[in-house]
Amino acid sequence: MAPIGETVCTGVALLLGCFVVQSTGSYIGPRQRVPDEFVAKPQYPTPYGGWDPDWADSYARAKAIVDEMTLAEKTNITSGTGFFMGRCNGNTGSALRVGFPQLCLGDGATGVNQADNITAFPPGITTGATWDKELIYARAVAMGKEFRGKGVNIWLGPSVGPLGRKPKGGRNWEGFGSDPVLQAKAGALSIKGVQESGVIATIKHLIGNEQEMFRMYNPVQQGLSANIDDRTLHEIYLWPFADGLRAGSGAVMTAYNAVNGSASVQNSYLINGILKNELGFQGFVMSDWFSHMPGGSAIAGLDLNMPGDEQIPFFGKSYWMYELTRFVLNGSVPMDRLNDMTTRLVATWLKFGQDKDFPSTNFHISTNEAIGDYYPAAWPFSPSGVVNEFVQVQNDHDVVARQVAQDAITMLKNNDNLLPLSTSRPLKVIGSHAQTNPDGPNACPFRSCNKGVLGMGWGSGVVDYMYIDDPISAIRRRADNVEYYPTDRMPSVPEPTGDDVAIVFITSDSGENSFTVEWNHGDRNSDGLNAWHNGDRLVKDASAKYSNVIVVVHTVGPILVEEWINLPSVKSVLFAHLPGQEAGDSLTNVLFGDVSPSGHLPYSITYKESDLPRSVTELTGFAFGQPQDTFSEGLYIDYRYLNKNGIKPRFAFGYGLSYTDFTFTNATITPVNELAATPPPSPPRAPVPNYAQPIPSWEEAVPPTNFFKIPRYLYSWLSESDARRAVRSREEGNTYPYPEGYTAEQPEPFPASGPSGGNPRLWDVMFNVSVTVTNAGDTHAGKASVQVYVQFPEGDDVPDTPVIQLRDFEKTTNLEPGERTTVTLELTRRDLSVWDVVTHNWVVPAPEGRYKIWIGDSSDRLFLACYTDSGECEGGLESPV
Ligand SMILES: *[C@@H]1O[C@H](CO)[C@@H](O)[C@H](O)[C@H]1NC(C)=O
Ligand SMILES: *[C@@H]1O[C@H](CO)[C@@H](O)[C@H](O)[C@H]1NC(C)=O
Ligand SMILES: *[C@@H]1O[C@H](CO)[C@@H](O)[C@H](O)[C@H]1NC(C)=O
Ligand SMILES: *[C@@H]1O[C@H](CO)[C@@H](O)[C@H](O)[C@H]1NC(C)=O
Ligand SMILES: *[C@@H]1O[C@H](CO)[C@@H](O)[C@H](O)[C@H]1NC(C)=O
Ligand SMILES: CC(=O)N[C@H]1CO[C@H](CO)[C@@H](O)[C@@H]1O
Repeated sequence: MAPIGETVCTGVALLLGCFVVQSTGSYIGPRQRVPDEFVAKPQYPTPYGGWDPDWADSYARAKAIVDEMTLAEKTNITSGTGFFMGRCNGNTGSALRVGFPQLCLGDGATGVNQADNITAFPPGITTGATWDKELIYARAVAMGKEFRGKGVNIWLGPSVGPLGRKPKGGRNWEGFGSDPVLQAKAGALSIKGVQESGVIATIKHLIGNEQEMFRMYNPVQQGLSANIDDRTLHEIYLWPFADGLRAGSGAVMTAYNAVNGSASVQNSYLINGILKNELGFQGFVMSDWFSHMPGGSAIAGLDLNMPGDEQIPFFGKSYWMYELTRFVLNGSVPMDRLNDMTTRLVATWLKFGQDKDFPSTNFHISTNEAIGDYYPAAWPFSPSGVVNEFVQVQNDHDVVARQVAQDAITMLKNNDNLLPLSTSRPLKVIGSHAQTNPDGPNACPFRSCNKGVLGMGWGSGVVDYMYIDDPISAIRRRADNVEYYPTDRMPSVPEPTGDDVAIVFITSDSGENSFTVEWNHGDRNSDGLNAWHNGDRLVKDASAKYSNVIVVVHTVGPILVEEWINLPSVKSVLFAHLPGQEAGDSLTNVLFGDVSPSGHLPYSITYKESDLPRSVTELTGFAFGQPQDTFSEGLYIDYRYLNKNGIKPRFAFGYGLSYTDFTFTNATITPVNELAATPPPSPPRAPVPNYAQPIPSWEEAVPPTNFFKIPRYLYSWLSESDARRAVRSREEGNTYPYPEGYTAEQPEPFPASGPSGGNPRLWDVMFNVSVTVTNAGDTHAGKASVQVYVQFPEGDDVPDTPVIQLRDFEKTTNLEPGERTTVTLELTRRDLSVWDVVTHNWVVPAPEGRYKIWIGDSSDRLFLACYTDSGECEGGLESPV
């Protein structure tokens, strides 16, 4: 979500300006031209929900409830009641007469947003850097318990889009890394873990929101258009959504931007076509905050309007609620669509068991006081009372939060084995970012400053810290001789002895476009890929003084390290990503050798920015009309681009060192299922409920007499005269100007269609690959990362495909010196397929061909390979890239 008004409205004064524009101005001009080859095809109508046999029971029960609802009850629960019109980031209306309560929707990427007594978990990018499925899942289980404990029905996460296409993109840190498979597996495990508590997950943002600036439609400008071809969409950006739906995500959130020129919130091809037909989505689709627009969203497949308001909140105006009631009464939105959207919502609520014993919301996003306004946006007319009950949900979740922060720490360099340190070593800690923000850890709203420890980026994905275990406190707890210089300019220091070690802390921050931090409008447009606050200078100055320097980097994504990486004094480099609240011990456990570092990079670090193509390094800028962000690099982002063009990175995707060495031996490959060119058909569909119904009488659309309305609160009722007028309009034969291509006839399934994620046969395991990992060192225990990449066969039938692509990964347990373990990884049908743009299906381009399955611990350290045709494996190879 986005706190109100952006790009053109950054300050309070500007915000007022926006309101004026909004109240007088018209909205979106005619659709701008997108490049000729990109087309937003009309796709109507919305496929009904309920045909996944796993959902049939919930749908049947939901249908019985929806059948009891009046028109105004249906349009009440499919929309929010307004921003700050309730306790949560979003609050739906209710239909209490039939037992359906208001639902609470809550951000975000690091835990329960704007709440108390919660854990500040490490965000997605840190979680991705662990490459540890069990840990990813364990974090999600803990997060799910916190959302449930606070009474949040719907978690607004995980974020797998942005995927990390643009290194400077502002919200990449909320997701898991610049690769579809890393995002997919981490996203799916996060959904599974959170949903186990009965909390509904929301996979987001669909799709193509790869930068912050100009992402959003506002009264004076259109949001940018992400122009994505069909194959790239499927093989890169949609891939994690498919896995997320297969894992059972109950909700999906659309993105702010347009795709192929059509706004995501009402892009019928995306929602009706890709999401609800091809990916067989059974849950509900919501708009992102303030991205809704008047017109065709209902027939384009949107099910829930969040947070209810028009693009500018607080005026008591909505595009749905009473307006959707009008749309239905005047015959524009068909009853079967309204019944489908309502049933999707109720069915999801039932499927997650939220009809039984779900805790009621016990905190309020607007205040930390016990007493406050229930509906702050109704000020000064809001009733007030107890809004915060201070329910403690942290339990022992600091343990998993610390484990994630620790196991994400990625060692990129360690000359002379400077690390691990002995606790008696004289340490000079330099940099303001080793300490808690002296103004307090939550001094800046939505963490919209880079001061003190950088535990998370900024924007709606953050939480308030209950505490931060900061690095300097943790270092002081462990080491005997520590001098701290809380400054980002090299201080004057006593003449170093040869034994002295300098630990230099540097950062790079980014966040959501709703805030500008040191001229960075969300994306890293101003500081670029260099460390903030003259971090490069600080490292160089420290290196000139000390001969043993350790650089600790807290960062949202890749930074350029060339100014100092090869300096002889810079002996060790640790990327600690964004650690959340547990920044201290997680780091000292690595610094002092309690554990070996075991994180690996979830993106590549290039020598220079221009090693990647301009389409990903440049941020799409201002344009009159609609800014165009054309994904011209296609499949070739991050390592896929570097490998194709023979460009060596400074540190490759997947790279990370340990205090010990691992050997990978005895690879095997086992065929599990037979590979054919096309997948077997999807299983038969369950029959869907009958959603048809005559348009109800206007009497179902008007409030009971003497109902007391909260000012500016969004209700689904029309006045009697409006309701009668809407009916009259229909009876006079006025019709809605349906978009070209509109039809009421339910569509045939798309070729790749299947329930909840697409054809389930795409996930059939084709091959198992296993490898023996040995801790070959004799001093330190450690965890190894095992990564499997596929190289497609050569041949005329095989379209141009990246040299290698990640397909699966595992982390070993902590192996003692000499200890070994065997790890098994899986390759599915989809892993060996490409998206065929002619048949609109996944095809295995060469079923008999020689797929080379590479095994290693980094995308550029792959020394074993197995062959699908011969079933043989060999070691001692040269890495393919
Ligand atoms: C965007 O346009 C391309 C080229 O016509 C097409 O292949 C793709 O399916 C379109 N995507 C969407 C979401 O409309
Ligand atoms: C809509 O929801 C609000 C908030 O729960 C409630 O006050 C109102 O009565 C509901 N309207 C209908 C038609 O049930
Ligand atoms: C029906 O109501 C909607 C919402 O107010 C309006 O946009 C549309 O023009 C109306 N259509 C007819 C035929 O009255
Ligand atoms: C690898 O396999 C060979 C033959 O089966 C066996 O002798 C050897 O011990 C294995 N090595 C490891 C490290 O597992
Ligand atoms: C493939 O590996 C999985 C574990 O990842 C295992 O459950 C399954 O039995 C294996 N199948 C074969 C045929 O080896
Ligand atoms: C146990 C605990 O952390 N309780 C805190 C809950 O939140 C309130 C208000 O912020 C604090 O005062 C409590 O200490």
